[in-house]
Amino acid sequence: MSEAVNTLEGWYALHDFRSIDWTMWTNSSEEERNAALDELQSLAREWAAREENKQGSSVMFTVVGHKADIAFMHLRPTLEELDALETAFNKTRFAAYTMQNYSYVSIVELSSYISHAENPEEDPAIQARLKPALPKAKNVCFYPMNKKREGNDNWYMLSMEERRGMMRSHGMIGRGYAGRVTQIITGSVGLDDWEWGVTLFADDPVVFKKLVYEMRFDEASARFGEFGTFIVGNRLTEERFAEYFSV
Ligand code: 76R
Repeated sequence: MSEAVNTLEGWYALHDFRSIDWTMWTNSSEEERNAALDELQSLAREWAAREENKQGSSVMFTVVGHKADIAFMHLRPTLEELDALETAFNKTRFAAYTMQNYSYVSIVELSSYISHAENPEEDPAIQARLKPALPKAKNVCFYPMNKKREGNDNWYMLSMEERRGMMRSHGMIGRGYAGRVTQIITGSVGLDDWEWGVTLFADDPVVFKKLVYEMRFDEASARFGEFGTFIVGNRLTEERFAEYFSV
């Protein structure tokens, strides 16, 4: 049996993708729409307060294309808190205008292929990566992925040394994008349908294309990467909020 890599787990993650029933929205009264938006904004203020207190992090973004209209990425210390948050959202008047098209449950993960933390509990840099404040970048890209388990291309039957070599090469490509993109890798084995969720944040969406494309030529992705659906969007900032929902 090959040696499993050690992983560190941080906050739980929920990616929540919603479509909006715009017909129902535009047909409802201004009073009703304002009441719905007030509830959404008061939840958003609650989420921001959690983030201030280092008890989680949330971002809201609008999605381009048919896969959703708006999406949330939430991080919380426990799965129970994520469940409570999702349920609280579902009970708002605003949620009545939405359909949950897709969601993804995972947990922030750091592997030890490249660097080992001696004492992760006491290491502030590691803790900051396990319990991150989500970047406030303009654009977000999410997709789930697996490492292949097929014939000779079985990631899980490679030796630790082979996997470490490939992850090193993977990390080197990633590092070339330092300052332009932030990746958050969330592990989802045993939690959702794929093995990882990849969430990328950038201020220029073409960087998503360039990074993912370059990685396709690297063995870890070229030979072993299997990808689910890609979802891309724009962060829904305070400034965009009124305009986005205006009728
Ligand atoms: O310790 C580190 O975080 C640095 C090394 C590193 C690891 C261990 C790293 C760096 N990644 C790691 C693990 Mn990554 N990553 C992806 C994708 O589209 C594709 O082809 C793959 C999707 C992208 C775009 C990306 C970006 N990474 C992982 C894992 C877990 C693998 C395992 O355990 O088997 C996955 C699934 C994965 C996938 N990676 C980086 C990036 C970027 C931009 C970096 C550099 C980060 C930095 O140095 O700041």
